[in-house]
Amino acid sequence: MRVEERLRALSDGFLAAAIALSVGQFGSSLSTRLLSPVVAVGELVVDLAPGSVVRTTIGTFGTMQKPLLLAGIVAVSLLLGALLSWRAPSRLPVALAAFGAVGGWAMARSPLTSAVTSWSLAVIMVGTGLVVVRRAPVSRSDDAVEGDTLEDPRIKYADRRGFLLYSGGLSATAVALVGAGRVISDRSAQEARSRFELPMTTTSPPETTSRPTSSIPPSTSPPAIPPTSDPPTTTTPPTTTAPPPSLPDIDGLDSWITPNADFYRIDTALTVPIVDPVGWSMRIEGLVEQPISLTLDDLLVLDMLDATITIACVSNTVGGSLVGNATWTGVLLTDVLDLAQPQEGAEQVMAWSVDGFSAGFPLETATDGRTALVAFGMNGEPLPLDHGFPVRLIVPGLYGYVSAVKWLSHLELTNFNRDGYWIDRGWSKDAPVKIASRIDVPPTRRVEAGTVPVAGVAWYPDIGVAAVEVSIDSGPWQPCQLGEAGASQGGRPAKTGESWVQWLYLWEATPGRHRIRVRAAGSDGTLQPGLPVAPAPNGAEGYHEISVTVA
Ligand SMILES: Nc1nc2c(c(=O)[nH]1)N[C@H]1C(S)=C(S)[C@@H](COP(=O)(O)O)O[C@H]1N2
Ligand SMILES: [Mo]
Repeated sequence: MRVEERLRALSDGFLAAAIALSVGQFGSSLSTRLLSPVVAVGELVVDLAPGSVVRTTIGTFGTMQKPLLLAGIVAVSLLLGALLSWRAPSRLPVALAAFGAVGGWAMARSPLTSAVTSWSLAVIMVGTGLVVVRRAPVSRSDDAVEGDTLEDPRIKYADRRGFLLYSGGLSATAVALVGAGRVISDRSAQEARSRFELPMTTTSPPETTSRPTSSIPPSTSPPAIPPTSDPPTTTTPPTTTAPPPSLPDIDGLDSWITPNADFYRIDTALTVPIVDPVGWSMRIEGLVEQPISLTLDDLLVLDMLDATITIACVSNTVGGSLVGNATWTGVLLTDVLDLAQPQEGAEQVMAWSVDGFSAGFPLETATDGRTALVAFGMNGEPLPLDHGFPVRLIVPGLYGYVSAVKWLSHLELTNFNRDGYWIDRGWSKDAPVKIASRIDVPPTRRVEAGTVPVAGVAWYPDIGVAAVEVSIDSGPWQPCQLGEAGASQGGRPAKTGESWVQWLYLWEATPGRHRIRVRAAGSDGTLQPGLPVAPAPNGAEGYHEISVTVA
């Protein structure tokens, strides 16, 4: 075969793969019961990968891994198409069919899809790919000579112009299909979300309180240490702080409530599951007297409440940002479970998402008085799509991977033998959120000498932070002022300690280079440990420390 033929065979394979993929991409946008073939294969890859690999790539999700994985799958598909066609053009149909089989299987096996529709889409993808190859422009161009052919002596390639038009047109079609699919799926996602209106709780809606959004409350705020709690019985009991001065907003301090758009996102979903709230219902099954299925309307007749709760990811490093504080609207998990009447032997709540993710935690955690929620609102809106629309779990005091299931599909009461998604991938079965504190201010590492606000957040859900201390250059630990802790409202008495607190230390900064460290004490007497510990398998430990140069 001449070089030119080879190149054209290569291009045929590439184009066939591109068209098949883009048809799949477009087709999948037409139904929420379909999944993009690329995403489906990505999920297959993640499922087949060893736990350790998933943990260090998808697991820590620097957020770039998912797009990289998907881009990799597209690149490999196109390259394989091109290479196979180059090596053996006559076998391109077989290769396409094999591709289709893998894609079809990957799409059909997802819990989100219907198998019949998935396989139909796969057949259409392969079919279009084949048409592309068969219809590649041929012409009896004048310079065509005997033997100037692929396997089939009747096929002669078109001239260069025809070829360029053909391949250019197909590439443009592929891009257009992907773009159109994108527009359609974005629109249907937004439509689904607009079909649920967040009802108001009986009390004031979140964020209409007088709480300043980015400053330590002035001296009129309640005492920093919750009055109901015992003072910490640590080796260095926090001393009472000076009366907090009225302060302007502190530049660079995270607002007490994390806005939805800034809230960290962690999940295994390569594409956000789109759930129609109208058709949605959750089953409660397993070790219960009365298995039931609840729609959103069924949930809404229960006592609703707003609760400000901090959730954190176990992968968060010391000083990291995989933690956020939101006012969640929902109903108590215990109220929901009561409807199904857990049996004597029920020890664990296993929660499942529509895309097959699972997490399990002790039933006792759901019933011990903390504000464990079946949540449908976040900061006064329906849950954002990324954060679990229409319904998710929020359990104060447990890391997200064992509790905070988004896109909830069902609950199952079990004994402790069942394990959630991350447990056999190397993370601990028991996963209480560890006490932690973070320095956010000063945001820059160069400041002027004088009084410099040092501030940040500290969390210990659901127990609560009683005190925060700062140490400059390994000097003595100095007490900080604390902002308010959250309190839930509506449906049940206020409970504090489930949200993080902001803290502030006014530092008399002298010229030179200084190290600042922070630590927190819990209202149960727990002192934040200073020895560094990595996030795996049950959460990072250690003091957050920054260096600042004072001019
Ligand atoms: N369906 C589903 N829910 C999930 C996860 C997931 O992968 N899939 N990840 C969990 C983890 S590890 C965390 S830390 C929290 C993060 O919630 P957020 O993305 O709303 O911040 O969601 C939890 N819920
Ligand atoms: Mo997480």
